[in-house]
Amino acid sequence: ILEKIIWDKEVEVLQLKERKPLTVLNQLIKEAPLVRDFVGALKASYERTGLPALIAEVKKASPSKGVLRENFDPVQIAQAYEKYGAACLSILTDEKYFQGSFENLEAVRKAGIKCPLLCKEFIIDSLQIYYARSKGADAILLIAGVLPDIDIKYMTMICRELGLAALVEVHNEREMDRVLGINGIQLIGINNRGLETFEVGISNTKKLLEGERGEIIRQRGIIVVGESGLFTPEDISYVQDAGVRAVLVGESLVKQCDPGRAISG
Ligand code: IGP
Repeated sequence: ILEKIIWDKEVEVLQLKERKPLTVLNQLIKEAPLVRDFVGALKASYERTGLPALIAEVKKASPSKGVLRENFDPVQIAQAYEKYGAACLSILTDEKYFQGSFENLEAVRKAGIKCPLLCKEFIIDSLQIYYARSKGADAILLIAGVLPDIDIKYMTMICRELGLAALVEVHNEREMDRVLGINGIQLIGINNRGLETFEVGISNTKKLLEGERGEIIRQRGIIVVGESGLFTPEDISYVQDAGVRAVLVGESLVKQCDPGRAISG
């Protein structure tokens, strides 16, 4: 499936290059709203509450679970998340597999939501980063499982230039070690769901933060985000004990009739 997604992205990127070359995107970025501090918002929330900061995900569907929510209004869901204390929001922009869109990202940004926004996209080309910025993103996702080190380095550099935060996602020890070998990474996401198999296990977070790896992460002040498969308060304390300072939650929130209220529970 991941291979299929990436293949579709290659086509999307070619279309983007035609429709919105870099010169056009740079102009749009000049007119775009200012970038907000994604990492700062996570830190502030963690310090205020002593609990992992919440990145609440605006997610209509997923390839593994299908449609998660029928009456799906991205702006309404984002407002509910913000009202109930999410530190940041994640907006899926992939259309084919997650039924998201860049229009959703832009709409949430224009609705005056103060939470910084993560553009949840499969990024394989730096042009997509400029595009995300032009649509109002404050942070982007870089998936170590699909990007070679050199791309991660180059793309995090572009993020720094644009003022965006980069959440670098890993799934196993090998990817974690690769990412720890790159300088200047501030945010690492541990995905508990394998993008190949869809198997979820939150013990993955613990495994990747044990021993020397956890030590390096603490020394460098890297914020670790626990991603996917988190449903209960027990799940949250489990990953917090493992060393996580923020969590990314989609399914268990969007499935509630009041996705915001689910946060306070
Ligand atoms: C949210 P969940 O199980 O709470 O809905 O997971 C988020 O972690 C998941 O959507 C995700 C994702 C990704 C989606 C994590 N990494 C990469 C698309 C691409």
